[in-house]
Order: sequence, then C-alpha cells, then structure tokens
Amino acid sequence: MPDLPVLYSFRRCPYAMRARLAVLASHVTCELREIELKNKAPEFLAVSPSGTVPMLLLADGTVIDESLDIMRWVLAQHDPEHWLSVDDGGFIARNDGPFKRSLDRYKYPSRFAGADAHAERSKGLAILDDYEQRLAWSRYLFGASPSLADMAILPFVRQFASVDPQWWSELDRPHVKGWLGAFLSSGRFEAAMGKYPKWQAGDPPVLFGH
Ligand SMILES: N[C@@H](CCC(=O)N[C@@H](CS)C(=O)NCC(=O)O)C(=O)O
Repeated sequence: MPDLPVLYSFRRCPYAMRARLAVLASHVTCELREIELKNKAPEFLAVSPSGTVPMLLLADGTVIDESLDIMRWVLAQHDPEHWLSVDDGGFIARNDGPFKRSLDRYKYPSRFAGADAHAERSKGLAILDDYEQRLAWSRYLFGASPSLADMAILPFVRQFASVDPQWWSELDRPHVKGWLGAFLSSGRFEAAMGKYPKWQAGDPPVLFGH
C-alpha cells in the first residue's frame, strides 16, 4: 500500500470538519488520526507548525496546516462534485473573519473582555441574512449543488445555530435553516462525523475518504 496522506483531525472542530468533508468529496483516501486538543500527540506537535487541527501530512513530508488549503489540495487531486468550479467571491473570508469573530463572542462572551453576546449574534445574523437572500433563489450559495464555500461555511453556521437552540428554532430564516438542515441530515455530514478513538503512535491505520 502506498503511503497515504495523514489527516490529523478533531471531531468537533469546524475547521477539521470542513477538511473531512472535502476529503470525502474528493475520495482521496487518507489515514485519519484523531487528536485530543487538551493532550496533543507528541508526534503531531513535532511536525505541526501551528499545533492546530486539521493538518495534512503528505507522503513526501509536506505539511498542509490550514483547513482551506487541505480542502483545495484534496479537491485538486479529484473533484467529482465540482466544488472548485466557482469563485467563492470572498464568502469564506467573511466567514473565517467577521462571522467567526462574532460567533466566538456570542458563544463565549466571558472569554472576551467587553463582549456583548446579543450584539455579536446580530452581527452574525446580518451575514446569514445575506445567505438567506441568495438561498431564496438557489439551493446552495452558488447554484443547485454545493461548492467549496457552502462546505467551508456550514460547520460554522451549525455552531451558530446551536448556541441558543430555542432562539434559532423561532428564527424566521427559512432558506438558511433549510440549507443547514439539509446539510445536517445528509449522508456526507454523517460520514464526516464518525467517531474514532484518540490516535496513538503504533495504532493500526484508520482509512478515511475512500
Ligand atoms: N486557520 C486554521 C484554524 C484551525 C484551528 O484553530 N483549530 C482549532 C480547533 S477548532 C485548534 O486546533 N486549536 C488549537 C488548540 O485548541 O489547542 C485552519 O483553518 O485550519
């Protein structure tokens, strides 16, 4: 068996989630190693420049340390669903910047001095309102099928929705809710959220993405 790319991952991390979604869509088989964030494997720390998951280690020793770069790398090998066929128009940057910033302050206001959870929720919702308008016209952000942007963004919208499920359930945003609901009930999401024991050196490889 040729050396497979090794994906260091953490199940609940939205960045790792988007990387796993892209691996599944690309059918590039990887060896998945579940990392415990509170007790990271020394072999992971020895090669990871940032100490963050996800990280993809290629057979030639190349390290890909950013989730978006991992998505783009696996999809560059094979992109049968054409996730790379549209320009995301800055949507991912807005998600990873202002939306993530508001999400963190909405979810964990006590961790940020002076954070106003309600104000941050409103800022996040303003971004979702932009998606709401688009999704009134198409099932996904850029048309009838998912693109890189949908799959890079949805794990963060999932977190936003789960901060206050009661508020979310009463929210009148049918298109965003339908978009998120379809994602959460998809076989792809289920496959991306499989549970694996914490990896330790010497464990038999866990194949993922085939
Ligand atoms: N920009 C990075 C961010 C990744 C990131 O922040 N991952 C978090 C988990 S969700 C992490 O590993 N944090 C390090 C830690 O908690 O020690 C990416 O897109 O891959």
